[in-house]
Amino acid sequence: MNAEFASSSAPIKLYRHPLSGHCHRVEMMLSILDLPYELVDLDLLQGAHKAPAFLDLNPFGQVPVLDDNGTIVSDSNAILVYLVEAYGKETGWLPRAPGVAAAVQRWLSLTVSHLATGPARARWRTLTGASDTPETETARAISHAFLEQMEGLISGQHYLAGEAPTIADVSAYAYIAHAPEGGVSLAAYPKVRAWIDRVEALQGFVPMQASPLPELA
Ligand SMILES: N[C@@H](CCC(=O)N[C@@H](CS)C(=O)NCC(=O)O)C(=O)O
Repeated sequence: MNAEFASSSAPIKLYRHPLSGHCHRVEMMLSILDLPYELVDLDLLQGAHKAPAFLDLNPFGQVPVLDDNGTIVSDSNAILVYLVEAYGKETGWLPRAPGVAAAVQRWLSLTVSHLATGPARARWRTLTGASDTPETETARAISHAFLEQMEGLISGQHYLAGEAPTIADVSAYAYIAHAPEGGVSLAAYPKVRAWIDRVEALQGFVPMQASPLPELA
């Protein structure tokens, strides 16, 4: 158990959905920091995230939400910052040097722009039966444009913000690694695949539940 956490009373609760990459990034951070945590699965299809009790935790009605013994934090990237500030300040997962700190923020921004509208959307629409639609094709095109850029951006470095892993890698991993579940092949992106391998080799890495690959026309 993480020494700083040892004085706390209960495991950290993570309200989540097992197929959500946003939730996976939080679980991975909890695991990497070796914190005791409890997963609370919400049935999104039944609207559990819109129930009044959950809206009290996050008025936007979205997972993930973290409950750290009464400290409630929502938004996946905000939760990553919270966890490192609270329990891993000296670890390097949230670097302070200006250039690297800016690179981390840039990648966090990419997770809410290109990644959300590209591979995350393509995968979710595919998993929910909307694979063969123009919107899903648009999301796949955004994904490939992004992955092409990513090949160049990470060329010659091990992790997204440089030579050491940061919360940027934790945040970006799931929707990139699971892009094929949305009909977005990673075959043309060897540097991206090598980065995925490096993230999966990190101590404390936990996988996200895989979904079947779609049969595309
Ligand atoms: N900005 C939020 C986005 C989270 C998000 O989109 N969560 C999805 C699941 S992957 C959700 O709860 N969707 C239900 C909804 O928006 O009603 C974060 O990073 O936590």
